[in-house]
Amino acid sequence: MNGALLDGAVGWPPEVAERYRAIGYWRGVALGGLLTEWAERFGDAVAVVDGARRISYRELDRSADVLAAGLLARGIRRGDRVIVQLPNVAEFVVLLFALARVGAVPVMALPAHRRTEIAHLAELSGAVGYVIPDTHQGFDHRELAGEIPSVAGHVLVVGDPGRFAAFDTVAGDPAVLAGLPPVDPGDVAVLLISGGTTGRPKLITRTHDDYAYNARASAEVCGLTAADRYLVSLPVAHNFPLACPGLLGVLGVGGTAVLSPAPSPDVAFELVERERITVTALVPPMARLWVDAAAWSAGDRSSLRLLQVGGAKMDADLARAIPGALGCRAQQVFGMAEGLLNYTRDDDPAELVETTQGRPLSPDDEIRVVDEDGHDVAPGTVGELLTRGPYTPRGYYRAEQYNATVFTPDGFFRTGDLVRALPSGHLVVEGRVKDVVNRGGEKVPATELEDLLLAHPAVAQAAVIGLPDELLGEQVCAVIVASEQGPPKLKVLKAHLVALGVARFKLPDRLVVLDEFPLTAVGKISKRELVERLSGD
Ligand code: OOB
Repeated sequence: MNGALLDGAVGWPPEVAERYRAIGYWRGVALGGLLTEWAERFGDAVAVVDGARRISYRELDRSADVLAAGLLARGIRRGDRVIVQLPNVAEFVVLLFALARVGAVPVMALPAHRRTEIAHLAELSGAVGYVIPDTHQGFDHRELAGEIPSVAGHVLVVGDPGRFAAFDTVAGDPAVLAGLPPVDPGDVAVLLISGGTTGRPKLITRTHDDYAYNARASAEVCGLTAADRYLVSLPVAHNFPLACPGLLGVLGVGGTAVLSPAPSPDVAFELVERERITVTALVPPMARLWVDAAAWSAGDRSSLRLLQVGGAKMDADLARAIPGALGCRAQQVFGMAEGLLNYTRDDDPAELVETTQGRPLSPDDEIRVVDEDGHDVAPGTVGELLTRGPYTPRGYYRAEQYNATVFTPDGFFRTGDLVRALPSGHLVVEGRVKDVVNRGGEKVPATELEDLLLAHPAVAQAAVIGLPDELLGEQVCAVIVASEQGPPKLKVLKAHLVALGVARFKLPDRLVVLDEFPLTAVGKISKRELVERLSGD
């Protein structure tokens, strides 16, 4: 049986779902129920540290109940979507479980998102609520909330609420929860944002069952135990620090999640020392900063045993430098919000840890590497990675047409990543076919940015490409043909994008103005030629 699924979500075929349950990947416990189990098992152990706040499993369980009852009293119902845009604070954790207990679904926005992204997420998800900090890094999220009328009914603010409701006044009697029908573990638990699609970002439906498996199996691969203290360095709403194994993985084993306001060494090193951090996850440019900073920064980092690096390709030199500089193992993680996770393993030879992006997490991750015609390539040859499995959904949320192109008829997800598979099953990422710039792990969908650039009167045509960058791996380059107004300056285009309310990480690093674009045989802009022409100058 494949319980009632959120309208607009795509389920696994019933016989496949049955198999995943029978094998034990899907255990039939929703995230809200998992916290109940953890509170029983780990009781007074510290679950979450946020600055001076230390929250035990029992307290977290209780707080989630009180908040869930408060959300219900405010009119948040099962199946409602709520945009969550919080930095790494304890309220995020309580809210995640409170929503899970109500059966409401968080839309995992990133702190860097601005009006363009939030308005899009609100429309696509049909969200009824929006949870924000008052201000974060100098930006007033309450002003942004005021510009999204569809969520106006339920804007909850962590901190000074202004004209909205204060998050910490949302409370109710947990007794009301007893009257709710149980949340279906096969239903959607969270909506994650895709970084890798054509056009505007898509939403990914992750069910309680699949997401719990994602976190549990990841924790196992990383050897997490109750003794582990995981530092949430990257923005917690991102899949990597949230569930790979991240926050959910460490809570599942009775360890402690320590929330860091930022991933940079100036902030994180102090926490590593004070909280005796054992594991964390970083994107490659940040891992590079950690390695460099370790050379001159005093402090005790001897508790660190594992540094996970993913989100973009880590070069072998950096992987090699990590153990010496930070005194811990490096692990490569090639993952995606759409599901599939690849990890290098504890017992992999150094060569594989340094030069591959890992192998699939689950024995039931099915992998194909195909050519442009969709045929399997010869072993060891580069092709597009296709996958399906117990934590890779069969479709994006409310995207029927797009799903028909990006999923094969038999349910494989076309990742858009070009890989080479080694005989050991390890994958080497060799590039991609999707139109996204990977700016040090932050994903910039090219067509989204092109449309925004075209809205400027001085831009007649636009192409967004990624160019090699020493620190970021890739930088965002806007190539344009100017209108008769004459070419704009990069500064002007950036100001235009900021005025439109675009996340800062999407702003072009570089502007190139051409008289005309190189075209492909069928007359499309040849991005490949643009990249070739502009790389290295
Ligand atoms: C992670 O998730 P997303 O959804 O932000 O981005 C996924 C895409 C992948 O399709 C691939 O293009 C790229 O990011 N990517 C990598 C990579 N890890 C991700 N490319 C090369 N090497 C790697 N190690 O980025 C994500 C999710 C969970 C865990 C880790 C990363």
